[in-house]
Amino acid sequence: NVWNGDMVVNSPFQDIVVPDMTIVDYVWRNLDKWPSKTAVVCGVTGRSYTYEKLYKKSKNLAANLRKKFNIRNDEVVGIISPNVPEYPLVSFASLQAGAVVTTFNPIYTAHEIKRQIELSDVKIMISHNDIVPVLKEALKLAKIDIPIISININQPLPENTISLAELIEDDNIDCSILNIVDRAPEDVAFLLYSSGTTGLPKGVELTNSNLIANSEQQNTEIRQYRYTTENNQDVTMAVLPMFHSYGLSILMLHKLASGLKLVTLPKFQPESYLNALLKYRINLLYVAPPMVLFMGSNPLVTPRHFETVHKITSGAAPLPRADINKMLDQCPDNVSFYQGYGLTETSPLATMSDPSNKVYESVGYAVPSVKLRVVDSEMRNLGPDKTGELLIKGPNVMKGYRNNLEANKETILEGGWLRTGDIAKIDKTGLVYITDRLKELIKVKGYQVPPAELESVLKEHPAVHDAACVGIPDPITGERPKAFLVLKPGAAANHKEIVDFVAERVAPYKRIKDVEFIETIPKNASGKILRRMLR
Ligand code: AYL
Repeated sequence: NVWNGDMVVNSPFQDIVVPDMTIVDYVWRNLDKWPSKTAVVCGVTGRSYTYEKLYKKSKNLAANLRKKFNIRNDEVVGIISPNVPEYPLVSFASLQAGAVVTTFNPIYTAHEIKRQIELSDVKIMISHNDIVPVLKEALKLAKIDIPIISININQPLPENTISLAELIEDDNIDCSILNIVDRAPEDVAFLLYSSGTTGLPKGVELTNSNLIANSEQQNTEIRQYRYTTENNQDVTMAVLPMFHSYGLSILMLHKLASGLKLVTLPKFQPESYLNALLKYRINLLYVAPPMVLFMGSNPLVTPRHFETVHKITSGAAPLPRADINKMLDQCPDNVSFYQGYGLTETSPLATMSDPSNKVYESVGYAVPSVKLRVVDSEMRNLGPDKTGELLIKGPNVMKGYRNNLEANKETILEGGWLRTGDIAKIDKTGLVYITDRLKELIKVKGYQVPPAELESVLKEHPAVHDAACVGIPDPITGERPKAFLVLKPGAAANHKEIVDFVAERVAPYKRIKDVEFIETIPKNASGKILRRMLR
């Protein structure tokens, strides 16, 4: 029985023990078992690194970050790149140099990059070649002058940047400089951005222990990963972006710590995705809901594409049962389907389904060492099958939002319980169902679109007096943002002007297509927007 007397729900799995080390040491702890196996390969160019090469090259870079760029313990290194084989290389190097890594969405506009650079106090940026121009614009907007290392493998070096290719080839560098790196398991390793239950994106501090715990939590009785042996190596596609907790923790960290082969794709593109599935004989597929829809309905997809696949896992946003069924109709019977649920703030995996019961619409059970509660608006525990806000406790819950006492007080309750802002119910056996979202966050294709961010952009428009955004259902992306606007007296702005204004300032998935002009934005006495009314 997973429900205890106080109506706290336990994980049905045995607790984990979290190894007392840093996340880089954890990733490399089995290195001598599979040094010559491929760790990561680009699904487009075929450029690859064995485990041993990845280790050596990242160590060269780590020593250079210390020596040439004077990076100190706890300073922040920013990484902005689509998924390429060098993504784990530069991440591990930064950690090994003692730094905290903050990851940027590679399709951000200069305005969006600028805000995160300012908030994170970044000392150096490591940027994919193609993104250098936008990054330079962002640094100019922020009036900040910091070095840029270009991920320029087999490409010309952009002006005023430092060549990653040269820094990692520096095989004679004295790595003893790394002896002064001082990192403890409780120190922050990654600083990811999430808007949480309200407001603008905030820095989520994930410690070494948080991420090691979440890696261990992925290995349960229902979800045994086949560790690499001499004769076997499972292959995973890494198309979900590594800047986000899903791609970072579940793909990059857990899979490389387990000796798997990662096939990176810089973006989701139907033909290259399907080609890579066949060419690299992919075994484990990690997807977000729009990809499940694609796999079940696109005529390019045939049962042949699933021939080597044995597990498919979806997470990051609600997934309609009909979409799952359509995809499974395409798959051979030996493919098992899983759904994961969690938040950036939980490193991210918090619950995982069990394919043997075929309750695909559930997000499953609490992962090992995670406890759950469902509460009413007064934070009183509710029993089985009752709907309320879901709270999570466990070794994977973030340290907190960086420099944000107020948000931490609101989000992490006494005893370490994290408010998810999600509405859920849990049945007698411990199966969790996410039924709605209490928080204001909009999810487009699994990506976060914080309404507060769009509202602040809209209010910059000279004709706009007040603005509110909510998510409306969308059959392909899950949700899409819709704007409600109140214009200034006498001012005029048409639909197209507003749409273009937003499009210039935010990443494509945050763009607004639906605009409605209204008299006033409904708000409560304390000025909070009544989003439910707008929806
Ligand atoms: P963030 N079903 C419904 N909603 C979900 C699900 C799901 N399976 N997973 C995440 N969400 C929503 O920080 C929910 O509202 O995600 C949650 O509060 O960008 C919010 O997304 C968190 O948004 C995986 C794969 C977890 C991915 C993830 C989530 C990544 C972080 C487990 O296996």
